[in-house]
Amino acid sequence: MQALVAVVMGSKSDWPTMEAAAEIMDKLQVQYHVEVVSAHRTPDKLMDFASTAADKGYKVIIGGAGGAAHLPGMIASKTRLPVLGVPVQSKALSGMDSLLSIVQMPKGIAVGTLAIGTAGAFNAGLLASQILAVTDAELAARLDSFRDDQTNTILENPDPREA
Ligand code: RP5
Repeated sequence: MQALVAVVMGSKSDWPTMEAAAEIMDKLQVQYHVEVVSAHRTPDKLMDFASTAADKGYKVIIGGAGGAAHLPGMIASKTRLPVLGVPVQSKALSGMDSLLSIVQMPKGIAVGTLAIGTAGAFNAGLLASQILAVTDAELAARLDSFRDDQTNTILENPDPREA
């Protein structure tokens, strides 16, 4: 099946964070591709990936990186596909470096920036699914069901002392 979302990350060490994006897309039955593409360690691969992504059939790209996290912005500079950036939590600065690197894109090239860490990765997978759902009614129904389940879980057990 054609993967519609490409999930790329700067290092294998980003996977424990980025797998949260895969988790929600698995649940929503969204096809995706995962791959390590580093802006500074594999710059030629990055340019090739970004410039051919649309022709390969991807509709959305999720890019996760930590530290001087230029991966999502560099990808966005070479494709018109929507790029969602996930700041991976770094050891030295707890991900503030990653967040600011991704969110502070200068005017003219857009990157949608999510929260630091696994919440951001999960929401990137969710947002990518929502973008695809604009033209996919069955996926839209699965998203509605996911939200209903989430709401009902809280409403049916509001006592904070119970698991
Ligand atoms: C970035 O450097 C990666 O996105 C990763 O978050 C960070 C550290 O990479 P490793 O040294 O663990 O490979 O490029």
